[in-house]
Amino acid sequence: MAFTLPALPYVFNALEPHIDARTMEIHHGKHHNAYVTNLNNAVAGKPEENLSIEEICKNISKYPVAVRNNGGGHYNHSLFWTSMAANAGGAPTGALADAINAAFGTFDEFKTKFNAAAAGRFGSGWAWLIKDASGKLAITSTPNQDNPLMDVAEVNGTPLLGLDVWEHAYYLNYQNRRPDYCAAFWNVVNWSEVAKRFK
Ligand code: MN3
Repeated sequence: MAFTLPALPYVFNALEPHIDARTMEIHHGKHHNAYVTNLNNAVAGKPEENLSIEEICKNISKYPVAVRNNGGGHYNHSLFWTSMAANAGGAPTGALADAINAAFGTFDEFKTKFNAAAAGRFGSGWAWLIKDASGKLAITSTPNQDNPLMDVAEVNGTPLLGLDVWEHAYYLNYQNRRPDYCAAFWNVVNWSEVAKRFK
């Protein structure tokens, strides 16, 4: 198989009470696993089965919609799991903190704008902190399983942090309260991992 489901870097209940164990178990084991299976089926026997998921995303307009949806799903969730950790949260430090302050004013203003992007994404999708081609940080959001690497995205850049706002990411614990889920996310953001991506 060209693509494999990455193991979660923590146990299912590691992010409680902010993200519950049952949601993590279904989200990783069922949803992400299905994206990987369907992506493998979509690329089987084609040259793209030998490409990285990042390379596929960057040229996504060349591929069938099944590759866009499931390849995006695989990339996005792989980044999402590693964007979070137990005993995390807090605030970024060093060069990443400086870049956030330069782009958004303060860390609190950054969080407000990111939460607005996450809450304002109609239907299913993602909110992102990205680094653009000039090295500047920006906030964007994408529908469905699209991401800012994709050549079809409205705003392109390298994802540093992504928040899944599909209902499957929060409905068991938060029902329709997406803003509460978005607020809780800040308690589990793995800023040291985000800082590595920023470098
Ligand atoms: Mn999801």
